[in-house]
Amino acid sequence: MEIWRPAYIGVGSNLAEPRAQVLTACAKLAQIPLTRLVSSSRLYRSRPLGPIAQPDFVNAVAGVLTQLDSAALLAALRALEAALGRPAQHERWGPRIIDLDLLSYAREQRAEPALTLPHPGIVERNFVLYPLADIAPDLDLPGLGRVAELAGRITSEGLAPL
Ligand code: PH2
Ligand code: MG
Ligand code: MG
Repeated sequence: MEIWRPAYIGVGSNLAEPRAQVLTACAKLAQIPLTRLVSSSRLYRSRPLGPIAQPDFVNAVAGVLTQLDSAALLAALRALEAALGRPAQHERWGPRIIDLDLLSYAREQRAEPALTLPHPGIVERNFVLYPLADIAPDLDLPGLGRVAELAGRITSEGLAPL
């Protein structure tokens, strides 16, 4: 019997018409096999986080239900990044045409080189927590806490809904 599990995906772009890139990526999430797109947040303009000077990002979060396991979903996200034109090699923290991060998958907790769940950057990134709070304020992230409470602990500095 198939089991549908909820997962949340962070979407970001700061190259080549970021807003259009994010909208296209969200639409393409609906085409991942055995996966349904069930929600998407507002789009936000966000100041780049990290050590590299680069253009502002557009960020959003999408919610899906999927029959894929977390590894297969991650592989599908990597394939979608490549299909949308992201080069295989890229500068860590550098600008990107599209970035799809698996933020959470059901209640899975793991810390492996290939995949950490929930995504370890969530708690310090307003460009993840605010859009996630748009669509899943009551989501309890295993080991981290409830999304609305986590969002309430960080400022919205540098972040603006589009
Ligand atoms: N992604 C990064 C590095 N810095 N800054 C913002 N505002 N949004 C991002 O999505 C982002 C970032 C690496 O993935
Ligand atoms: Mg990424
Ligand atoms: Mg990222």
